[in-house]
Amino acid sequence: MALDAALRDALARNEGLHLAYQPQFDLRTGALVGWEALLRWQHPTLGALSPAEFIPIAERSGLILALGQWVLRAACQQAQAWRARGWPAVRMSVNVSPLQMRRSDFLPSVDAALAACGLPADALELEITEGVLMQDDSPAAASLTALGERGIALAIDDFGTGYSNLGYLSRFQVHRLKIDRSFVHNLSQSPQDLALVRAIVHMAHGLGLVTVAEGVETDAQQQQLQALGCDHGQGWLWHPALRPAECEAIWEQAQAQA
Ligand code: G
Ligand code: G
Ligand code: MN
Ligand code: NA
Repeated sequence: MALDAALRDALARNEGLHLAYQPQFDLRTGALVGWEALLRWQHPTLGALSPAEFIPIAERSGLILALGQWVLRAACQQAQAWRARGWPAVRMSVNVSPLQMRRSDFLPSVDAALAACGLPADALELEITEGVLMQDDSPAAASLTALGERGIALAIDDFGTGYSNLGYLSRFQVHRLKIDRSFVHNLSQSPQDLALVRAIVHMAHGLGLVTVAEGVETDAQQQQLQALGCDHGQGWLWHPALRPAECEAIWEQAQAQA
Protein backbone atom coordinates (compact mmCIF):
# COMPACT_ATOMS: atom_id res chain seq x y z
CA MET A 1 0.00 0.00 0.00
CA ALA A 2 1.29 3.47 -0.84
CA LEU A 3 2.28 5.59 2.15
CA ASP A 4 -0.58 8.04 1.78
CA ALA A 5 -3.14 5.22 1.58
CA ALA A 6 -1.58 3.55 4.64
CA LEU A 7 -1.72 6.83 6.54
CA ARG A 8 -5.34 7.38 5.53
CA ASP A 9 -6.07 3.87 6.75
CA ALA A 10 -4.26 4.45 10.07
CA LEU A 11 -6.31 7.59 10.64
CA ALA A 12 -9.60 5.92 9.67
CA ARG A 13 -8.96 3.00 12.03
CA ASN A 14 -7.24 5.17 14.65
CA GLU A 15 -4.40 2.66 14.69
CA GLY A 16 -0.65 3.24 14.81
CA LEU A 17 -0.87 6.98 15.42
CA HIS A 18 0.01 8.54 18.72
CA LEU A 19 1.46 11.71 20.16
CA ALA A 20 4.73 12.01 22.03
CA TYR A 21 5.35 15.02 24.24
CA GLN A 22 8.63 16.87 24.68
CA PRO A 23 8.93 18.99 27.83
CA GLN A 24 10.22 22.57 27.83
CA PHE A 25 12.00 24.18 30.75
CA ASP A 26 12.70 27.65 32.10
CA LEU A 27 16.46 28.10 31.60
CA ARG A 28 16.87 30.13 34.80
CA THR A 29 14.70 28.27 37.28
CA GLY A 30 14.59 24.81 35.71
CA ALA A 31 10.79 24.81 36.03
CA LEU A 32 8.70 22.87 33.55
CA VAL A 33 6.97 25.45 31.32
CA GLY A 34 5.27 23.47 28.57
CA TRP A 35 5.03 20.49 26.26
CA GLU A 36 5.33 20.16 22.50
CA ALA A 37 3.10 17.47 21.02
CA LEU A 38 4.89 15.55 18.27
CA LEU A 39 3.12 13.09 16.02
CA ARG A 40 4.35 9.50 15.75
CA TRP A 41 3.28 6.87 13.25
CA GLN A 42 4.01 3.20 13.56
CA HIS A 43 3.57 1.88 10.00
CA PRO A 44 2.27 -1.71 9.93
CA THR A 45 5.30 -3.07 8.04
CA LEU A 46 7.86 -0.23 7.83
CA GLY A 47 7.87 0.46 11.57
CA ALA A 48 8.26 3.91 13.11
CA LEU A 49 8.27 6.68 10.50
CA SER A 50 9.36 10.25 11.19
CA PRO A 51 6.85 13.05 10.70
CA ALA A 52 9.53 14.67 8.55
CA GLU A 53 8.80 11.80 6.11
CA PHE A 54 5.04 11.49 6.32
CA ILE A 55 3.82 15.05 7.04
CA PRO A 56 4.89 16.22 3.54
CA ILE A 57 2.99 13.25 2.06
CA ALA A 58 -0.09 14.15 4.10
CA GLU A 59 0.25 17.75 2.90
CA ARG A 60 0.37 16.67 -0.75
CA SER A 61 -2.70 14.45 -0.45
CA GLY A 62 -4.74 16.86 1.67
CA LEU A 63 -4.88 14.29 4.46
CA ILE A 64 -3.05 16.80 6.66
CA LEU A 65 -6.40 18.47 7.38
CA ALA A 66 -7.92 15.38 9.02
CA LEU A 67 -4.59 14.39 10.53
CA GLY A 68 -4.03 17.88 11.95
CA GLN A 69 -7.48 17.79 13.49
CA TRP A 70 -6.74 14.41 15.05
CA VAL A 71 -3.50 15.82 16.52
CA LEU A 72 -5.22 18.91 17.87
CA ARG A 73 -7.95 16.89 19.57
CA ALA A 74 -5.56 14.32 21.02
CA ALA A 75 -3.19 16.99 22.38
CA CYS A 76 -6.03 19.03 23.92
CA GLN A 77 -7.47 15.89 25.48
CA GLN A 78 -4.10 14.98 27.02
CA ALA A 79 -3.55 18.51 28.32
CA GLN A 80 -6.99 18.52 29.90
CA ALA A 81 -6.43 15.06 31.46
CA TRP A 82 -3.21 16.31 33.08
CA ARG A 83 -4.94 19.45 34.35
CA ALA A 84 -7.76 17.39 35.78
CA ARG A 85 -5.14 15.60 37.89
CA GLY A 86 -4.09 18.95 39.30
CA TRP A 87 -0.78 19.14 37.52
CA PRO A 88 0.69 22.61 36.91
CA ALA A 89 -1.21 24.47 34.22
CA VAL A 90 1.50 24.76 31.57
CA ARG A 91 0.78 25.17 27.89
CA MET A 92 0.46 22.42 25.32
CA SER A 93 2.06 23.35 21.98
CA VAL A 94 0.72 21.83 18.78
CA ASN A 95 2.37 22.05 15.36
CA VAL A 96 0.06 23.36 12.66
CA SER A 97 0.66 22.98 8.94
CA PRO A 98 0.32 26.10 6.76
CA LEU A 99 -2.36 24.19 4.83
CA GLN A 100 -4.49 23.95 7.98
CA MET A 101 -4.03 27.63 8.80
CA ARG A 102 -5.13 28.75 5.36
CA ARG A 103 -8.52 27.06 5.66
CA SER A 104 -11.44 29.23 6.66
CA ASP A 105 -12.70 26.39 8.89
CA PHE A 106 -9.46 26.29 10.89
CA LEU A 107 -10.65 28.54 13.70
CA PRO A 108 -13.93 26.65 14.26
CA SER A 109 -11.95 23.41 14.30
CA VAL A 110 -9.68 24.74 17.06
CA ASP A 111 -12.71 25.92 19.04
CA ALA A 112 -14.27 22.49 18.61
CA ALA A 113 -11.13 20.72 19.83
CA LEU A 114 -11.04 22.88 22.96
CA ALA A 115 -14.75 22.51 23.59
CA ALA A 116 -14.69 18.73 23.10
CA CYS A 117 -12.52 18.27 26.17
CA GLY A 118 -13.16 21.50 28.08
CA LEU A 119 -9.59 22.78 27.78
CA PRO A 120 -9.29 26.58 28.31
CA ALA A 121 -7.97 28.50 25.29
CA ASP A 122 -5.00 29.85 27.25
CA ALA A 123 -3.74 26.29 27.77
CA LEU A 124 -3.00 25.94 24.06
CA GLU A 125 -0.16 27.21 21.90
CA LEU A 126 -0.02 26.73 18.14
CA GLU A 127 3.36 26.45 16.42
CA ILE A 128 3.45 27.88 12.95
CA THR A 129 6.25 28.64 10.54
CA GLU A 130 7.11 32.10 9.30
CA GLY A 131 5.68 31.57 5.81
CA VAL A 132 2.12 31.56 7.15
CA LEU A 133 2.55 35.10 8.48
CA MET A 134 3.67 36.70 5.24
CA GLN A 135 0.31 37.58 3.73
CA ASP A 136 -1.83 40.10 5.59
CA ASP A 137 -5.07 39.35 3.84
CA SER A 138 -5.17 35.57 3.79
CA PRO A 139 -7.72 33.55 5.78
CA ALA A 140 -4.70 32.60 7.90
CA ALA A 141 -4.26 36.24 8.96
CA ALA A 142 -7.89 36.49 10.06
CA SER A 143 -7.54 33.25 12.03
CA LEU A 144 -4.32 34.42 13.65
CA THR A 145 -5.94 37.57 14.95
CA ALA A 146 -8.95 35.64 16.29
CA LEU A 147 -6.71 33.03 17.95
CA GLY A 148 -4.90 35.79 19.81
CA GLU A 149 -8.21 37.27 20.96
CA ARG A 150 -9.17 33.89 22.44
CA GLY A 151 -5.94 33.72 24.45
CA ILE A 152 -4.43 30.95 22.34
CA ALA A 153 -0.68 31.55 22.14
CA LEU A 154 1.29 31.54 18.90
CA ALA A 155 4.85 30.34 18.59
CA ILE A 156 7.02 30.80 15.51
CA ASP A 157 8.68 27.46 14.83
CA ASP A 158 12.15 27.12 13.28
CA PHE A 159 12.67 30.86 13.73
CA GLY A 160 15.53 32.28 11.71
CA THR A 161 15.37 29.75 8.88
CA GLY A 162 12.51 31.31 6.92
CA TYR A 163 11.86 34.84 5.80
CA SER A 164 13.66 38.01 6.68
CA ASN A 165 10.56 40.19 6.60
CA LEU A 166 9.86 40.48 10.33
CA GLY A 167 6.97 42.93 10.08
CA TYR A 168 4.59 40.14 11.02
CA LEU A 169 6.03 40.10 14.55
CA SER A 170 4.37 43.41 15.30
CA ARG A 171 1.30 42.79 13.10
CA PHE A 172 0.22 39.58 14.79
CA GLN A 173 0.07 38.63 18.42
CA VAL A 174 3.05 36.28 18.62
CA HIS A 175 4.09 34.99 22.05
CA ARG A 176 7.21 32.90 21.57
CA LEU A 177 10.01 32.51 19.08
CA LYS A 178 11.48 29.04 18.81
CA ILE A 179 15.12 29.47 17.88
CA ASP A 180 15.90 26.79 15.33
CA ARG A 181 18.18 24.04 16.53
CA SER A 182 20.63 24.69 13.70
CA PHE A 183 21.67 27.88 15.56
CA VAL A 184 21.85 26.14 18.92
CA HIS A 185 23.96 23.27 17.65
CA ASN A 186 27.17 25.22 16.99
CA LEU A 187 26.85 27.83 19.70
CA SER A 188 30.23 27.11 21.27
CA GLN A 189 32.18 26.76 18.00
CA SER A 190 30.59 29.48 15.93
CA PRO A 191 30.86 33.16 16.88
CA GLN A 192 28.39 33.83 14.06
CA ASP A 193 25.72 31.58 15.54
CA LEU A 194 26.36 33.08 18.97
CA ALA A 195 25.84 36.57 17.51
CA LEU A 196 22.64 35.43 15.77
CA VAL A 197 21.14 33.91 18.90
CA ARG A 198 22.10 36.99 20.94
CA ALA A 199 20.42 39.23 18.36
CA ILE A 200 17.28 37.08 18.21
CA VAL A 201 16.91 37.10 22.00
CA HIS A 202 17.51 40.86 22.15
CA MET A 203 14.97 41.56 19.42
CA ALA A 204 12.40 39.19 20.93
CA HIS A 205 12.66 40.80 24.33
CA GLY A 206 12.38 44.25 22.78
CA LEU A 207 9.07 43.10 21.30
CA GLY A 208 7.89 41.48 24.52
CA LEU A 209 8.31 37.94 23.17
CA VAL A 210 9.60 34.87 24.93
CA THR A 211 12.41 32.82 23.34
CA VAL A 212 12.66 29.04 23.28
CA ALA A 213 15.88 27.33 22.21
CA GLU A 214 15.26 24.09 20.35
CA GLY A 215 17.55 21.09 20.18
CA VAL A 216 19.49 21.82 23.37
CA GLU A 217 21.74 18.79 23.80
CA THR A 218 24.61 19.81 26.11
CA ASP A 219 25.20 21.59 29.40
CA ALA A 220 27.51 23.99 27.57
CA GLN A 221 24.70 25.00 25.20
CA GLN A 222 22.30 25.39 28.09
CA GLN A 223 24.74 27.64 29.97
CA GLN A 224 25.44 29.76 26.91
CA LEU A 225 21.75 30.17 26.18
CA GLN A 226 21.10 31.15 29.76
CA ALA A 227 23.95 33.70 29.62
CA LEU A 228 22.42 35.13 26.43
CA GLY A 229 19.12 35.61 28.27
CA CYS A 230 17.19 32.97 26.34
CA ASP A 231 14.06 32.12 28.34
CA HIS A 232 13.13 28.51 27.65
CA GLY A 233 14.84 25.37 26.38
CA GLN A 234 13.76 22.11 24.83
CA GLY A 235 15.96 19.20 23.82
CA TRP A 236 17.66 15.94 24.54
CA LEU A 237 19.65 17.53 27.41
CA TRP A 238 16.42 17.17 29.36
CA HIS A 239 14.26 14.68 27.49
CA PRO A 240 13.29 13.61 23.99
CA ALA A 241 9.60 13.44 23.11
CA LEU A 242 8.04 10.95 25.51
CA ARG A 243 5.01 8.71 25.85
CA PRO A 244 2.38 10.02 28.30
CA ALA A 245 3.38 7.54 31.04
CA GLU A 246 6.96 8.84 30.91
CA CYS A 247 5.69 12.43 31.03
CA GLU A 248 3.74 11.56 34.13
CA ALA A 249 6.95 10.44 35.84
CA ILE A 250 8.43 13.87 35.00
CA TRP A 251 5.41 15.60 36.51
CA GLU A 252 5.85 13.65 39.73
CA GLN A 253 9.52 14.62 39.81
CA ALA A 254 8.73 18.31 39.23
CA GLN A 255 6.14 18.17 42.03
CA ALA A 256 8.65 16.63 44.41
CA GLN A 257 11.15 19.41 43.65
CA ALA A 258 8.64 22.23 44.01
O1 G B 1 8.96 14.67 15.95
P1 G B 1 10.14 15.14 15.15
O2 G B 1 11.04 15.85 16.05
O3 G B 1 10.81 14.07 14.36
O4 G B 1 9.46 16.15 14.11
C1 G B 1 9.90 16.35 12.80
C2 G B 1 9.11 17.44 12.14
O5 G B 1 7.73 17.09 12.05
C3 G B 1 9.18 18.77 12.89
O6 G B 1 9.38 19.80 11.93
C4 G B 1 7.84 18.90 13.51
O7 G B 1 7.44 20.25 13.61
C5 G B 1 6.93 18.13 12.53
N1 G B 1 5.76 17.63 13.23
C6 G B 1 5.73 16.78 14.28
N2 G B 1 4.46 16.56 14.68
C7 G B 1 3.66 17.30 13.86
C8 G B 1 2.25 17.53 13.78
O8 G B 1 1.45 17.03 14.57
N3 G B 1 1.82 18.35 12.79
C9 G B 1 2.65 18.95 11.91
N4 G B 1 2.13 19.74 10.97
N5 G B 1 3.99 18.79 11.98
C10 G B 1 4.49 17.98 12.93
O1 G C 1 10.48 21.46 13.76
P1 G C 1 10.11 21.13 15.16
O2 G C 1 10.83 21.98 16.14
O3 G C 1 8.65 21.12 15.44
O4 G C 1 10.60 19.64 15.40
C1 G C 1 11.06 19.15 16.56
C2 G C 1 12.06 18.11 16.11
O5 G C 1 13.27 18.24 16.82
C3 G C 1 11.55 16.71 16.30
O6 G C 1 11.97 15.95 15.21
C4 G C 1 12.32 16.29 17.57
O7 G C 1 12.43 14.90 17.68
C5 G C 1 13.65 16.98 17.34
N1 G C 1 14.42 17.20 18.55
C6 G C 1 13.97 17.45 19.79
N2 G C 1 14.98 17.65 20.65
C7 G C 1 16.12 17.54 19.93
C8 G C 1 17.51 17.66 20.25
O8 G C 1 17.92 17.95 21.38
N3 G C 1 18.40 17.49 19.23
C9 G C 1 18.00 17.21 17.96
N4 G C 1 18.94 17.06 17.04
N5 G C 1 16.71 17.09 17.61
C10 G C 1 15.77 17.26 18.59
MN1 MN D 1 7.70 22.51 16.50
NA1 NA E 1 11.54 23.68 15.11
